[in-house]
Amino acid sequence: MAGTATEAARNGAVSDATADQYRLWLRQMVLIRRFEEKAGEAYSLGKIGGFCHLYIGQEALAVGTLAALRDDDYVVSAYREHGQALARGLSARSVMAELYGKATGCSKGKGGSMHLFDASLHFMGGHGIVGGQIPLGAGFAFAAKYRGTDQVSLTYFGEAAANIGAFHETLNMAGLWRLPAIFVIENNGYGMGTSLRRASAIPNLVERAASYNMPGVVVDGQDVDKVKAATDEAVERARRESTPTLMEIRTYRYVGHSMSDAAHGTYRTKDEVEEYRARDPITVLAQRMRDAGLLDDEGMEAIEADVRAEVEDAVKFAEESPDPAPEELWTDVYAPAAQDGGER
Ligand SMILES: Cc1ncc(C[n+]2csc(CCOP(=O)(O)OP(=O)(O)O)c2C)c(N)n1
Repeated sequence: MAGTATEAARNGAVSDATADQYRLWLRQMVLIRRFEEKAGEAYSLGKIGGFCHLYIGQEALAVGTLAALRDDDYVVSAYREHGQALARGLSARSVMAELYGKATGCSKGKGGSMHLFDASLHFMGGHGIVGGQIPLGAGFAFAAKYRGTDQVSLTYFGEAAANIGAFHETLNMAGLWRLPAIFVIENNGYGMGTSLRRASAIPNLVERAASYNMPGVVVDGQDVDKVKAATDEAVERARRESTPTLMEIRTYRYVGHSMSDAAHGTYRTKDEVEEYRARDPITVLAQRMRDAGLLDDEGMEAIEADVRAEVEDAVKFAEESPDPAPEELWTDVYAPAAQDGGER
């Protein structure tokens, strides 16, 4: 568990496997942070159109949860999904090109920021309708159970989405049918400019798990170790016992809701943002690694330089890529008809 990992790190007693995992997680989190900063910059320069919701501050959530999954498990998310896409293994090039609306993007430039997909990585979007992906997540879990595989499905959504009808209907079915599903509330405290306190009848959303006969866990989203450990347990329950879990992971976004929201918004104080920055997820892991003798200033600078080169390469790739051809408007709109004329 995370507490013991911290102690182990302090004592310098971190196994090689844990050390490798920490290095990977740190790089992934730094990549997400720098990628998002660059995306924000490109958006401000008018190079990215449409909507754009950044993940800055929430990195440990994506990295810790996805580290617990197998490659063939299903992942589905909302519109704040650049970080999850990167942590799932979509290349920075394919995500940046998608933000730029280019043909080389992961959705061929036709989805944009809110619709990142890669079926080969079982990354099933990127959805713009608040909570629209929650029933889809249950559907993937149902499909896995029906086919008799041991895949699990992990669905991300914000705390505001936990108030919509589809959340309740989906969790009821998942509880009733014992689906191998993990529902992850990314509780960053605000739905656009509305705080959770003003929008939910109960402050602890995890309590809703009780209504649907599934375990519920609250997790500290600033600590990647804790996120990974809690997700491991949820995955185990889903895979071995076909038991769904509701996870409420508490996190924070430092930036506005989207690029149209001023940096901190008017609905919260700068002090509040600073409070969370003091427990920044990247700093928390970096410090743990320093304590364990796994990281020094030079090591951190090497990661930063490596990531900077990857993000710059992604931007160059996106800028130099072609727009989708006009005839692409008609492709990928409907699934091809079944060859035998039968229903799919
Ligand atoms: C059905 C629907 N209603 C409203 C919106 C507008 N909208 C976009 S994001 C958002 C807030 C959602 O907040 P939350 O679910 O907490 O996720 P977060 O943005 O914090 O990640 C709203 C109301 C929408 N996209 N879809």
